[in-house]
Amino acid sequence: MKLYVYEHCPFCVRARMIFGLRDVNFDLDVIMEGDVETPTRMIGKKMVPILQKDDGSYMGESMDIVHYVDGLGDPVLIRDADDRIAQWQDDAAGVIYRLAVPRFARCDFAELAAPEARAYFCDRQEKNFGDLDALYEQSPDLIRQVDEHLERLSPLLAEFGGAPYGVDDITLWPMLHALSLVKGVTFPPQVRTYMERVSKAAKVPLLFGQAL
Ligand SMILES: N[C@@H](CCC(=O)N[C@@H](CS)C(=O)NCC(=O)O)C(=O)O
Repeated sequence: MKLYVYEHCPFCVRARMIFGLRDVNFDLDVIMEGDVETPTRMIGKKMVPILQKDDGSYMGESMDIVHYVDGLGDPVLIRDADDRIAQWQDDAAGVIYRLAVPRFARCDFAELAAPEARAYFCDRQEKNFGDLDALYEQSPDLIRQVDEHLERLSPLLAEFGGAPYGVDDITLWPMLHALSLVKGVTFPPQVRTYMERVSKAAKVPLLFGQAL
């Protein structure tokens, strides 16, 4: 199987995670940000992640890919979903993406390696977020807000520290993965331990190395 992604994309991280958690071999390929033709030929629109199955057919939508891969053997996503985790994600998503997106635009991701691809990404994001440099300047205030959210997340994570994985991990962890690109965030020990533990199990590296 082959998984097509943008390296920065949290939806793509979801799909990458299930391969790691299940220990299923797959090829990872990156589609350039400005490439409309390739994903459109595969699934009829410019959207990633895309899974190419062994029979050559294509599947889009991150959670469809997650459930498909998890169903290839005994499922590993067996912990029940917790409404409090879903609520936390709803509460924190806005501030997390306002911190992450201007950094995605500046960092080293394969899909942004060509100047026109980076320009395409910035244009696409500025439609939703406005000027990305101005947004980056708001970081100190946004970091204060995200630190408060992380303090609230910490006791929730403590409750299922050693438990099996669940769909909550697939939606939550990519948000923390994006946040690992933000310098100056205070990750409570419980949160940092969770980030590292899932990174290792899912075989998706965190982004602390290029945080800014
Ligand atoms: N519902 C989709 C959302 C995926 C998504 O929004 N992917 C973004 C990248 S983060 C995308 O491909 N956007 C369209 C574009 O690049 O123009 C899923 O869960 O897979």
